[in-house]
Amino acid sequence: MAEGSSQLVRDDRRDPPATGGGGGLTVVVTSVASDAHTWNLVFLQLTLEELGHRVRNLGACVPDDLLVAECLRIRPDLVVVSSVNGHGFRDGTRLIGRIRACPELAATPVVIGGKLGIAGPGGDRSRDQLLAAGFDAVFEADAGIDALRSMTEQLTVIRQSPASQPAGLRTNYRKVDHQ
Ligand code: B12
Repeated sequence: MAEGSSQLVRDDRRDPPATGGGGGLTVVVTSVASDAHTWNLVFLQLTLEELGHRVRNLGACVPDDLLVAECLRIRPDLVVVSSVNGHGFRDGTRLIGRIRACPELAATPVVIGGKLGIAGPGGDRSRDQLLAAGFDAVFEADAGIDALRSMTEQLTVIRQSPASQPAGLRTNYRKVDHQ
């Protein structure tokens, strides 16, 4: 490439492919724009890969625009948002509004979990507000891994029989009890 060329080249060190097996879901794991914590994301990636899913881990401090762009590009079966710095409720509410504003992502299952507030688990009210804002499920603190596993199992079943579930993953997922 000529010196000074502005041609964009994919750099796999900065833009790694999704990892994991072939039969499971394609899952985007991400933090929110303000959150610099990373081990929560590593933990979620390894857990989901162990369950047989392909994971694209966007890492920490992900701007809303970047997450939306990656979701439009990858079209994941599930987006897992994690935040532990205490701003997850505020950041998550803004973020899900951006995601749901895209018609292409209106039916994509999106969940959030971690330490979402600064006063410990926020209880039903915070969870209900995040659900009303557009998330499909809210998992606080350490309690959510079993529920997340159960949700991915249900989404995998729905994905494997699309003929019987024509209305889209989110709509169909909302028909099952995952709490
Ligand atoms: C390491 C650490 C840091 C490091 C992070 C380095 C890195 N590369 O990750 C540094 C020093 C950068 C840091 C900075 C800050 N930190 Co800090 N940090 C921690 C610490 C000690 C450990 C976090 C960790 O790695 N845990 C290991 C992972 C595997 O566990 P986890 O994060 O808890 O995630 C688990 C669950 O929450 C859950 N989970 C998480 N997300 C999701 C999502 C879903 C869908 C599901 C199902 C489950 C789930 O699963 C995980 C495994 O069980 C915690 C305290 C603690 N002991 O937890 C504080 C802590 C998270 N930090 C905290 C704070 C306040 C900050 C700062 C604001 C401090 C400051 N004033 O600057 C900044 C914020 C920076 C930012 N912009 O985000 C607070 C958050 C308080 C809250 N939420 O109420 C904590 C809890 C400390 C405390 N007790 O006050 N921090």
